[in-house]
Amino acid sequence: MSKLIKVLMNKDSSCLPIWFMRQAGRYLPEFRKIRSNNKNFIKLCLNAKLSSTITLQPIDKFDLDAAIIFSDILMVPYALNQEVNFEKDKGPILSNFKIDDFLSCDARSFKFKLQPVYDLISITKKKLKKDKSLICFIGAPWTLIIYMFGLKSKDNKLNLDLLERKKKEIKLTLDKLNDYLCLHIDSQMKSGADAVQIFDSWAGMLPEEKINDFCFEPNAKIVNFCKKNNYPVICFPKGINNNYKKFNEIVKPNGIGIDFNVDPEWIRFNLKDVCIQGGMNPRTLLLDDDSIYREAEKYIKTFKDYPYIFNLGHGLLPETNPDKVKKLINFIRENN
Ligand code: 1CP
Repeated sequence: MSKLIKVLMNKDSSCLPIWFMRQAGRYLPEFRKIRSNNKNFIKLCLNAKLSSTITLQPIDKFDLDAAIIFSDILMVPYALNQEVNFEKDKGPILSNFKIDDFLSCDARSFKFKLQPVYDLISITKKKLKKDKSLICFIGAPWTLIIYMFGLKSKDNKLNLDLLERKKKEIKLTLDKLNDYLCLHIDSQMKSGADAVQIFDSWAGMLPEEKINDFCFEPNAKIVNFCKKNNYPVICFPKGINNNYKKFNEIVKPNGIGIDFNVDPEWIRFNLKDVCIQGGMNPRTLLLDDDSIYREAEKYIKTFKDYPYIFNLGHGLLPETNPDKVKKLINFIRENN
């Protein structure tokens, strides 16, 4: 059994697996080289061979304990017939959401469009050593709704008026989206992934009175699906502060990723029966070595004798120097 699965499923605190969100891509020169010859991001994600190469780049370079597949949460709206474009320095741009187009989608064509992702997983699984894990992922329903309905302004504020105006459509979309996301998880796991991470990157935008309907409940439904199928599942509801406790009590995933705005001590004493992942601010990796080691030590010490996966509180930043990543990994392995 791989280290990651031991910690996640058996709550075995004797090992400390390491992987990083956004470890494949952006900051790696090896990735940039491939990317410069592949201008269309969606096409690159649909190239199973190249995506598999990118997935394995950080494993070959850093000997990490888990690989996360090179794909994107927005491959799901793409497979549901919404146009998705990635423009340089602008982030993703989606065509206007059309409820009729969405409702006319079916599971067969959804799976057909995402088949290259499933091929990428089976190719990668064969190449990965037995002691490593392969992580697949989805965007949580709320985070996908943000992109699909264009609910986020450029300064990352939630457009509450639009949310109110589109209430009925959003409710309908949430329910159907759940089925497609479960299907995507099922297909990824059956292709050879070992665990699934649910990215709720924009959970922290929700006002308190909406967090149950848009974050807790949709995540709980998907986690129940995973648990029924014995699929190890990690949730990352970023930015929800003290609601991490309630999230854990309601959603009950095998693992919870924490961000850098919550106090790890508080997390340790308030989140029960769950494996904790991450926390360290990715900006720390832009500082000098001693600051990096000090911060890493804080997390290692806090979660000593506790089921913990070393990771960050969000993805590696594009400006991160890969040498610093290597130094951080060496430090963790030497001090554990
Ligand atoms: O121009 C480029 O080279 C594309 C940059 C890029 C990359 C490398 C995007 C565009 N997506 C990805 C890959 C990706 N995205 C991975 C696999 C790589 C890995 O993790 O190692 C994963 C897991 C994601 C997940 C993802 N995509 C999230 C959730 C995680 C998070 O960072 O919060 C989100 C919100 C997205 C949307 C997205 N895709 C790309 C961008 C620039 C964004 C964010 C835009 C925004 O801030 O709204």
